[in-house]
Amino acid sequence: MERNSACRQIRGHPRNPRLTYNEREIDVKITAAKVFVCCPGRNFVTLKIQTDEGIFGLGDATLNGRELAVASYLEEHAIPCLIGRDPFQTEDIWQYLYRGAYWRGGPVTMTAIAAVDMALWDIKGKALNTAVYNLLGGKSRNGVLVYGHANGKDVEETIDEVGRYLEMGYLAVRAQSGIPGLASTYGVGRGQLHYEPAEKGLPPENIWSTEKYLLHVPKLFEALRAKYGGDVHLLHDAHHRLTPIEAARLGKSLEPYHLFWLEDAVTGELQEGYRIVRRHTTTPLAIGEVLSTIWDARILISEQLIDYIRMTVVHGGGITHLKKVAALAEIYHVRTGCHGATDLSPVTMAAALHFDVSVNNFGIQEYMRHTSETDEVFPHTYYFKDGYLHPGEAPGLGVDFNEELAKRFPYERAYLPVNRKLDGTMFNW
Ligand code: CS2
Ligand code: MG
Repeated sequence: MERNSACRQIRGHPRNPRLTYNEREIDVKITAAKVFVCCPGRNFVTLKIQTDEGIFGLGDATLNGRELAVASYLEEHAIPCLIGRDPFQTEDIWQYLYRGAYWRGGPVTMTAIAAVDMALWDIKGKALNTAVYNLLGGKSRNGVLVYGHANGKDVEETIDEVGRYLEMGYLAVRAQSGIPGLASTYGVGRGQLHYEPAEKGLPPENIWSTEKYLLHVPKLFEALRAKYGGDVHLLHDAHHRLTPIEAARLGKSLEPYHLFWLEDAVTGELQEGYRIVRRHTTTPLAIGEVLSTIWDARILISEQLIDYIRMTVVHGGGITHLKKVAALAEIYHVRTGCHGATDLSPVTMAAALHFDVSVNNFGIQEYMRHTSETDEVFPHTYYFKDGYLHPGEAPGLGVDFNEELAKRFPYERAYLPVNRKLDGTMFNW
């Protein structure tokens, strides 16, 4: 290699003209990128990055209730910086968008970076004609264990719903039920396989009582274990509503029912708060769906205050960043348990499965189904079989986006609920 070209490679924007595949030199350049906002059942923000090789990549940029903030971050700020770059430079582009923003982190920025990152990995896989998991270390398991969402207005209905999931072949089920004395609560939907808490119009207001909740939940799991025995994995989401000592009490009262995990018992802003929970209970703890960078989870992981990190590809800075979170977690016996709710699009689910099937310290993947309209707008190769999801073998992420069909589902502003205590105090939803 002449000296000059090597120097050129180091200075300016690195391109690697020497990258070849099947004797064919791969010298791809990003030529355009577009953001699509549609509402097939619920709002989704999708990024499509185009290249001069005709290969395109897809990324999910959906942040429930704040969708347009991310769409404009991409259109106005991130996309102009991508044109002309080499999509193979996933790490450099990630660092460019993260450090280059000066204002680092946070859900909007990290969701925008995540969408770009997913799309670049999709392009890489397609350009190299291989599934993305092969670029992440290959398969570490035959399938991705998932859990579904059973919920009901009361214990009896929830027991039936758990039964429905077991009949569908699930090996792990999250159980949420209505709380006696409370008109509504998190996780209790309308008997569907998908659950969408966001509502059109202004944020609905829920009323909350921690006392009623703490008295009720142990009864739910006592009844579930009595009905289904000890084998099925049971999970529960406290949805950020307890103080550390209340979470300690709940964790302790659930120990006889050996949950797979108790999720988001306390908000994660004060990571140290989990020291109190950890001191009092052996119930496994999971957190992370609202965390957006590795720094948001550093203490939780490095002090082994949790057992599962639930950061996702879409809100956790993409595959590039989540790989680093998983690597840190592996050191401290923490496993992954990625968020996978209905408001994370099939593009995220596809990307998550490539991540899940390849990392060693995988724990479980949340799998809340999408509506049939969503699945039509986002055709995908991943499939469910006997309790596991499988990413499929298509090059890239194995998901597509039907732009024509999406036009039939225009965006409709919607908000997640807010929560007030019985005395009217504003609280966590
Ligand atoms: C939840 C979500 O799936 C979960 O674990 O916490 O349903 C969450 O409430 C939504 O994704 C918020 O948009
Ligand atoms: Mg949750």
